[in-house]
Amino acid sequence: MTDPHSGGAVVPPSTIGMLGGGQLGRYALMAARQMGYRTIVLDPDPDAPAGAIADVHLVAPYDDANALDHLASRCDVVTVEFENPSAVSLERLAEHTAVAPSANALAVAQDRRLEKRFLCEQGIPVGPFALIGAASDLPSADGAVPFPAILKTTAGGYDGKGQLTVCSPGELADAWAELGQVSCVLEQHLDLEREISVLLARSGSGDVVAYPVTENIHVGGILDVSVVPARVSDRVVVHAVAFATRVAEALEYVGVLAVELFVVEGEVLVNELAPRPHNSGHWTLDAAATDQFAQQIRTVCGLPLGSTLMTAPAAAMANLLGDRWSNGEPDWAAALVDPDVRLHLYGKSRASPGRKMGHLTATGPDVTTALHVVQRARTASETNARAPGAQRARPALRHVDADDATDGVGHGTRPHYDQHLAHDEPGEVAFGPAPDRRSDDASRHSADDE
Ligand code: AIR
Repeated sequence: MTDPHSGGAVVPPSTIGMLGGGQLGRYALMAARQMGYRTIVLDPDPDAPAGAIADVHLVAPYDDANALDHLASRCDVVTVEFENPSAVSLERLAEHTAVAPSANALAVAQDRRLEKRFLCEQGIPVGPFALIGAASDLPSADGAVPFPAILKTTAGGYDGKGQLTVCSPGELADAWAELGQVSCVLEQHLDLEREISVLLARSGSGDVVAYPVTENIHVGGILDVSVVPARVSDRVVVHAVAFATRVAEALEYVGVLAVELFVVEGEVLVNELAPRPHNSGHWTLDAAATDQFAQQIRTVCGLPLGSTLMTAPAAAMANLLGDRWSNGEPDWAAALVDPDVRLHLYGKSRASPGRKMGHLTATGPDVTTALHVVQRARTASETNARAPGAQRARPALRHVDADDATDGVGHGTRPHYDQHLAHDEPGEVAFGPAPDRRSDDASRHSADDE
């Protein structure tokens, strides 16, 4: 569907539905509420961050037929905040209400095989890769892709999970076995000059606006910091934006789209697509005329697109992963000493290693300064948290049993925030059998990307 709003724009106080209730959904629903929309989120986790923002939280699996039908009947438009919900769920919704982005766009972005095929069909450069669907594919794959290489599951990878580095044919066979002999993509381990992303918004009528290209630095497979504008040549910017625009147009995409790219020997290659707002676009909350979440609401509702201009010369964003909570709550007052720093916490009820709990943003006269300021702020919060005998006010902590630890961490003594919402709060509607929170968390951690 090119335009989910052929019947006209969805204007406030209509109701917007969101599949997925993590931090991306939380910010999108904040933007929606600010504009006067009513909101419903569907997420199986009763503690989902967006559940605290939405007017109604449907607590059910993403493929629960009753919950999907309820969402479709109450919402004027439904969107997604991550690519885990199946395209089939979106198709079901699209039978009764407007849906953006489309089930097809979601299907392409959630499967690395389809994604690679699509990019190649569009003539968009990607790094050397091979598809592995069966043991018989292994010999040809190791011939086509030089080692070292990275073996990635085609579906369900997330922040470096579902990925293994391999250096020889023997390691490739072992790695494929370790990943469960599921469908995989083998990619050459490239020597990257830069990792960058293009965040754009495309409307149902085909208008496209792009934000300034962002530069991303990963640590351990997880985004660590982003800076904008990216420190790349104008030529790289032009190619990156052109490739991302071609992707959006070929998919007849409606919504905010993030395209992750590599710069290798001065050339731009597309890495992967995210059919939603993106971690590398969080700086827009504090340094763009229209943030990526407000833009998402505008696109999916058929409203005119907002300005993507920066409101500061440069910005830097630093992620706050759950590891930083291992000694208690970090010292946010110390992080905020510099007036150009802003704190964002997502309201997650459990901290665990590698889990995105929040981020800091700094604006500045140039990228070097903004990066320095945001890193200094993050370090300040950490140093103070670990100071022996430091006495700071913090929320009540509780100790969880292994049984209670749903992230595969927190065994016995790891402190967790005790900020669980009452499950029978007004506005929360449970569908079907009670969600299995352990397996839900496991599936979230096999969600794609960032
Ligand atoms: N997300 C989506 N794709 C990748 C990421 N990181 C965001 C979404 C999703 C949330 O992360 O907002 O709902 C899941 O976070 P967690 O910490 O529960 O795994």
